[in-house]
Amino acid sequence: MKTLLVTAPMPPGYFEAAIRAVDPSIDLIEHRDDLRDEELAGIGAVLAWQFPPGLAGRLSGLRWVCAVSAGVDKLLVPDLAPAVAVSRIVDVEQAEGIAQFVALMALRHARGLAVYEQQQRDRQWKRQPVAVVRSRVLILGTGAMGGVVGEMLGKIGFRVSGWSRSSSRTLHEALAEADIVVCALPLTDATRGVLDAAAFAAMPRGAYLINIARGAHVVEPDLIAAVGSGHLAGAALDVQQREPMPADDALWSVPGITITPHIAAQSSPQTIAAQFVQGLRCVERGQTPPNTIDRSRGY
Ligand code: OXD
Repeated sequence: MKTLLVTAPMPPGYFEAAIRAVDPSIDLIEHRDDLRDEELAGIGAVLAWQFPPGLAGRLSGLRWVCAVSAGVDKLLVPDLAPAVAVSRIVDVEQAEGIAQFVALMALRHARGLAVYEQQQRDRQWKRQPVAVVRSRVLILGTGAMGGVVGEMLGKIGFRVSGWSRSSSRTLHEALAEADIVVCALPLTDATRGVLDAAAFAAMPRGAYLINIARGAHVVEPDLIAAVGSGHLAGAALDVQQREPMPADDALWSVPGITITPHIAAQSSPQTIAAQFVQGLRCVERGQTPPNTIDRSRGY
């Protein structure tokens, strides 16, 4: 079965070498805009980060899409045939890397590091009351990623709880009891824009948001307003609505908001290659590959 690599903005060579190291016989084709319909019709599998517009509908022989990522939202495009299986990478090391990033941002906020960074710029040696790190952290999303993040934060000393759509509390009830909110939700129609003005108003004054999921979970103008008014203390956003975030984006210059360019953690090409090859073998045998998502739910 032929596999199309659609990995931009990451170079396909990065994955190609890792896949060939696992199984040199796999037939790989790098995506190019000028691939003809006959070439595309022979493709049975795709390894991708996102579909360029119009490509999915031209892959008439497609059986399986494997994301190079934990999230699959960029692959669930309307022209992807309903029978095509979609799976994602589930990587404990990546989840631990993300948990480290969340811990870093949560501790930075809870221990008031920004105040001391400013004091250093001002050459001011001044002790502030020392906070005890028992802040209440609410993790939105209790899947593989949210679970690892919660475990690490619990070990550090935070009081951790989780929320998902099957929780007995409403989202706003849960937000009302959180000093730090971590977004680890999948991006679906139900979760797009879930962190909006009403959600921020439900959070206690001085609360802090950490987003390691997708920029589209957050209504960014509402966040800017909530931080600007002083209701929220700030946010750490590793993901944004527009990636790469353009130089004129309003988020860059909001005091209290920390921007990082989707670097919380990445799976290695070796991990992706191993999971891809295992999945491809399942598809070839007519079996469901591991970590296949429920397309009706979107995760
Ligand atoms: C993601 C990833 O889904 O980096 O963002 O895996």
